[in-house]
Order: sequence, then structure tokens, then C-alpha cells
Amino acid sequence: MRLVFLGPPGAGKGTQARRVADNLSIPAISTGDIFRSNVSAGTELGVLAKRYMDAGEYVPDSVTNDMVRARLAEPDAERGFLLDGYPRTTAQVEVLDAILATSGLTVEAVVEITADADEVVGRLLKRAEIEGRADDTEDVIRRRLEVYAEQTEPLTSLYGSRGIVHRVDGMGAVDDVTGRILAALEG
Ligand code: B4P
Repeated sequence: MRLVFLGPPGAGKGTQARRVADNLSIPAISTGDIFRSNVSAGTELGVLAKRYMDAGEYVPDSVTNDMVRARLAEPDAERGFLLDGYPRTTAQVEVLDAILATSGLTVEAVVEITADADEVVGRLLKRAEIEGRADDTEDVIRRRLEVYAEQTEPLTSLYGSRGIVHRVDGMGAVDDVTGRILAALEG
């Protein structure tokens, strides 16, 4: 199965991606996690990505696309994958389509996780207390929500026109949301 998870910051993409990918026995590939491990390791990519992430902006497409192309070429992605947080721009959609087309493949399903703005801000501020992520301050969270609305929300109608989007309510308990996603995918 080749899946994409969309949703505003704090909707639960990363949380749900790990659970759903385990359930389907496919790798969960999070561009945010890959950037963060590069930041921790102090790589050239990490130094560049940190500038954008700390401001709540997207890392440039050229960098992100090359990183995903390399990750999807790894053997564990052959049986399928769950992309968490990629694509996030229409240009990234085009690149992902082109990467898959070289093997005659397409994205099979897109899960859009929705949540109220107040709820996501609350969740991310709570995470800030626990993990201390530099992009989980109130100002940066508000900017991330704006960037999502401007650059990523249009992807729901783009994928919607292909008839592959499942819109899932991300409010409530984590287990309940996982159940909703799996039910939507089975349906
Ligand atoms: P991400 O790492 O994808 O960060 P995110 O959007 O905040 O989502 P995340 O998965 O971490 O959080 P979740 O909603 O699961 O991206 C970070 C940055 O990386 C971006 O801003 C950008 O700069 C860069 N980036 C990543 N991908 C890119 C791309 N393709 N192009 C360009 N730049 C890119 O969870 C949030 C919190 O809510 C957690 O603490 C969780 O425990 C909690 N939570 C989840 N579900 C809950 C529930 N049901 N109830 C209560 N709490 C819940």
C-alpha cells in the first residue's frame, strides 16, 4: 500500500502514521523526523533545514524532494510506504508522481486528518513542555498553521480530484483516531 498522510501541524500525523504503518507492515517515512535527525547529527542538510524549521517555514522543495527520492529507493519501501508530512506543496506532488511513475506506480490513498486550530495549538504547546522542540512556540505554531493553509491545504482538492482522499476526524483519543483511519482505509 502506498499512503500519504495530510493534516495541519498537531493534527496527529506523526502519532497516527507510526500506528497505522505498524498495522499495515509498511515503513512510516516522516520528512520532519528525517530533518530532525539531520539537525541532531549536525549534517549540512540539518544546518540548512534548521533555519527553515525554526521559523515555521517549509524546507525548499529541491532539498526535500532529493531526500525523499533517496529514501523511497531503499529496499523496505518496495512493498509500500506511508509518507507522513510529504508531499506538502503542489511541486512536491508532481515530483512524487514522477518518482512513482518510473516504476508504473501511483499514490493509492491519502488520509487527511482534521483538528480544530485551538486543539492543535494546545497539543503542540504541551509537546513543547515535554520535548522542547524549537518550532513548538506559540508564534512559530501560528506561522506553521498559516503555511499549511497556504501551501498544503490545496493538496486535498488536488488529490480529491483523483477520488483517493479519506477525511478523518483527528479529535478525541489517539486509539479512536487510529480506529477511524483503519476503518476508512478498509472501506
Ligand atoms: P513535522 O515533523 O511533520 O511536524 P508536524 O506537522 O508538527 O506534525 P507531527 O507529526 O510532528 O505532529 P503530530 O501532529 O503527530 O514537520 C516539522 C517541520 O519540518 C515543518 O514545519 C517543515 O519545516 C519541515 N518539513 C517537514 N516535511 C516537509 C516537507 N515535505 N516539505 C518542506 N518542509 C517540511 O502530533 C503533535 C502532538 O499532538 C504530539 O505531541 C502528539 O503526542 C499529540 N497528539 C497527537 N494525537 C493526539 C490526540 N488524539 N490527542 C491528544 N494529543 C495528540
